[in-house]
Amino acid sequence: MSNVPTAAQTLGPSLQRDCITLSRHVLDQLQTFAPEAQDLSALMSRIGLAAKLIARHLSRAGLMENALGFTGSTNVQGEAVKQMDVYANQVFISVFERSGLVCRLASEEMEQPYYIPENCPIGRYTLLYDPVDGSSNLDVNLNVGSIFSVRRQQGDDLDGQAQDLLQNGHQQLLAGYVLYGPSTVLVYSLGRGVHLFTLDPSLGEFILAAENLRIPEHGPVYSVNEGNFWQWEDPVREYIRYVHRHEGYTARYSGALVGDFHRILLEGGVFLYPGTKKKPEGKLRLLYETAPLGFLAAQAGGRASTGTQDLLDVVPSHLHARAPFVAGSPEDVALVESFYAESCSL
Ligand code: P6P
Repeated sequence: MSNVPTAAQTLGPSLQRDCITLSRHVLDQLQTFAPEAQDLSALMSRIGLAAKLIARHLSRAGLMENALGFTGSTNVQGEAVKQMDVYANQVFISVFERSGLVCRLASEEMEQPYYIPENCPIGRYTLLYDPVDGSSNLDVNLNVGSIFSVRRQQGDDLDGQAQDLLQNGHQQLLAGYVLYGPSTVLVYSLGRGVHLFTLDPSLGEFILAAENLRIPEHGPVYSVNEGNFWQWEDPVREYIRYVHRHEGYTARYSGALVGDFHRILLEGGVFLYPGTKKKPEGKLRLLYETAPLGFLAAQAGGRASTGTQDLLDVVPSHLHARAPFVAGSPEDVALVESFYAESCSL
């Protein structure tokens, strides 16, 4: 054996680190080169490509015609659609065409599932995604995100309604998000811990930055839109009164779910988007917003709940079903739930 040091030994950990891309990390996680592992590795690589395309578009949006602002249409949610929503939605479709991986896509921006014919039925995966979450932040250059979840297609979906997607969050194969901030980070889990990648623009690659993230048992942050205070049911109001009266809590809320959740994931605390008296199901969509984030919270040692039920147990009634969302540190989620439980016992 030559005693000439290897490149890795010569260049040290930086070369090793720069070689741990998304696709390689998936194979490391699955510890096999079997076909399904190769498929998931390729799938994650394409999600990374989508993120890079969106990050590039965002970085230049202020300089391009028709990149910001509204399209004038409304989506299935009844929300005004922004130019970036349309662009990002198409990016995810385009990166999976001719991939043989994903047959169906379910997006916040599309009322019905989108089928990529050349990938069906060979592609047994379905991508569920919110292409740009936090669109209200776009025109003021604040952080936005993309949220994604992958499920295995079950059955042949002969009616084209993707009814097999209407299952609880435990059925997710992988889930994650991209946070477009001062740097672009991608956080994902295959069910074997939560891992964080940072986009290195000089390489055009997401490089592993942190593995096996753990949410602190408790954190000082509570993240909620207190402008809805008088719309909430009593348990939520009692929780807010509690944190107002007790030292050690601080409010942080950006109006963009991914950034608010990312803070909680790294620093602890709790994010809440509760239901209101008029809309008890809340605002956030289960299949492509809160179930993926709930999956990550659980994988990082945290919790996700509706306030009265574990979020990952919730079965959606339809593709764009919503659910109240409480997620973060175990102690803080339990504190919120205790006010719901107290209310039920009265
Ligand atoms: P509100 C953005 O529209 C979004 O879906 C999430 O990103 C965010 O957490 C929430 O809505 C903000 O809603 O009612 O507080 O403006």
